[in-house]
Amino acid sequence: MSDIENIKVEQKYDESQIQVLEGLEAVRKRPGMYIGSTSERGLHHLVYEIVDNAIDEALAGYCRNIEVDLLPDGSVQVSDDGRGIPTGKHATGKSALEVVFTILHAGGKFGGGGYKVSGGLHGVGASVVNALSEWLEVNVHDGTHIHHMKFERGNVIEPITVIGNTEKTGTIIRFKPDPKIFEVLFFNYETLLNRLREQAFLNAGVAITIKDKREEEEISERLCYEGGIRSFVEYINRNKQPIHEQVIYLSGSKGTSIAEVALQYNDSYNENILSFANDIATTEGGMHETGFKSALTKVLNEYARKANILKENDDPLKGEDVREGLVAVISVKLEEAQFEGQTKTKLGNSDIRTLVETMMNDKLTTFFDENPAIAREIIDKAVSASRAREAARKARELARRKTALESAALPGKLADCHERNAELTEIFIVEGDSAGGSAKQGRESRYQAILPLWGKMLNVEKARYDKVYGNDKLTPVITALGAGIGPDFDLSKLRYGKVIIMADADVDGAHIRTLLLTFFFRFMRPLIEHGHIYIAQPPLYKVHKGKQVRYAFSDEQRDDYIAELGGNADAERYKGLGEMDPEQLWETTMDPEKRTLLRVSMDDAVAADQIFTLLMGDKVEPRREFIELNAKYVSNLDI
Ligand code: TTJ
Repeated sequence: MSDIENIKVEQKYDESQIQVLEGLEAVRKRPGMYIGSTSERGLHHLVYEIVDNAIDEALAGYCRNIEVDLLPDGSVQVSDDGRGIPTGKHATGKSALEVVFTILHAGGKFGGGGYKVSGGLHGVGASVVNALSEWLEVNVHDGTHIHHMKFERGNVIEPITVIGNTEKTGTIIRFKPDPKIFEVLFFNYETLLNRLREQAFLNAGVAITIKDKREEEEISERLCYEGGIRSFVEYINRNKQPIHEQVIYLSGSKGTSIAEVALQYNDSYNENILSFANDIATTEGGMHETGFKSALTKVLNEYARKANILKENDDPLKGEDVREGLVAVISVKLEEAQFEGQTKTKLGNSDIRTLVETMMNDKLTTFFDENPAIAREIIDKAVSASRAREAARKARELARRKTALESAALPGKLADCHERNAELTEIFIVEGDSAGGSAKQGRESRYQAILPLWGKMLNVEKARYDKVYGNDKLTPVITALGAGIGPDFDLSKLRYGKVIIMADADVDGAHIRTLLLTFFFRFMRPLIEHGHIYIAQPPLYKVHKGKQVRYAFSDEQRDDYIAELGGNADAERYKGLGEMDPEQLWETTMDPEKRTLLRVSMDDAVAADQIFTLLMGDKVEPRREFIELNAKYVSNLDI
């Protein structure tokens, strides 16, 4: 692949190459077929059609200046300093000049030598303009003579004649659109200016001057951009804040096709990609845009990984992320461009996709390697776009789930209490169905609710809000408490004044306590801050002698009770809550008159969170250590 900063398409071009295809009658009968419409749009199209011919000459490397003059009689003059349209005899016996203006589809651009690089919407050529003009005059300067011709509605009224001598070369065409054809005859200066500016950007170094001579005071503008599409990007960004100074310019070619890309990011959140094929705006996009977008995403992701800006576990940047704030101009030139889509402004040639993609992969990567500071700026922007996208997605999801949860029915396994005043109520969250059953039977149902937990516990450590919502173990807790989670947590909606975690006094029980505490700490922190979370204290031993029963909550207490009841008192260890009958559970753990509840403080929750991080985190070694020491952990948490 080679750089094509100076494009010069070599071609042999003389009378012999002009092909004769069709006459002009059809054009006047159905103008819309050839120029799209007879409205203002079609009218302006006449100018573009003529200017395109001059641009072709410029692209061939023979013309530097093009001038468009709007004249008081409603005519337009287009002139260039190219070689001049050939005036010699054509195979038909007519002059080549006459053929260009009287035969449809005549013109070197439709022959085999070279391809039509520029082109109007339909690429129909000068003969169509001639057919739709009340009159058209042409003067060709060939360096020696000035050749003149004049037409009316496509018909020759002044045959080719030499009207003088000249040292210059160039073509001057003046035409007046036919009022019998067009609904509108007034040329809009701004419309022409914008289109000509676009053409000037697309054809670096070509000077296009537009002059409005219709009013006493002449208005004019000279459009010439040595930077080509780089200048185009600068122009689009002129009132924006670019995040890197230098416009990135890349180009490549394969066979007769060439591709150029210019891009610069600004600090906005919009993307603005303009694409062109043979200087025709491809507003519906197509293969060149597809290739550009996929390569941009690929190159930025690869660089971001390589530079360790994106870490191993980070999601790749998406297309929309890497295009936030992007201004880009894509310009391709190719033979036999296929225009598809609703408005025939979508490029269909798939080879061009490969060309743009390969060129970008190769040269943008090199550019980033050579300009790491710019790469960094761009990737940082894409990363923050990605974060913003993710945050927005979460917020939407959260809003959606929140409404779903708030209106959701209470969990089926919840045994609710009758009292509705939250200051007077408590909920016991119980691990396991058998303990849940005992608790349901033993409770004071007026103000005590029981929620048994089931299912697989979520790894809260790694969970995001959206995941927590979907978890079958935690969702009932959220719904039963009724106050939501995360940023949407609303303490005033809490359905129970005391939230009591009731789990076995063993390692498994400690685990579930830790999980729930971490969950509350992470997702319902105000519950902890306002002292709503409690841990129930079921006894470890039942000490009995005959009908006398004591419940011991520690080994020490057990020994004390044995001593108190005398000699042969029995002590049995509870393996779990499920072993207690409802009366025992009520008496020892649930009855406000007799039970001990530990109110969870913020410190406990922080400790739980840290312990949890160890338990559920990725680091294996600390976890192993923790498991080895977990007896200590259990006692820590229980005291
Ligand atoms: C053709 O090959 C011999 C040298 O001149 C080539 C040519 O056609 N040059 C050319 C055409 N220069 N400018 C034109 C042109 C300019 C305008 C404004 C309008 C039209 C129809 C052609």
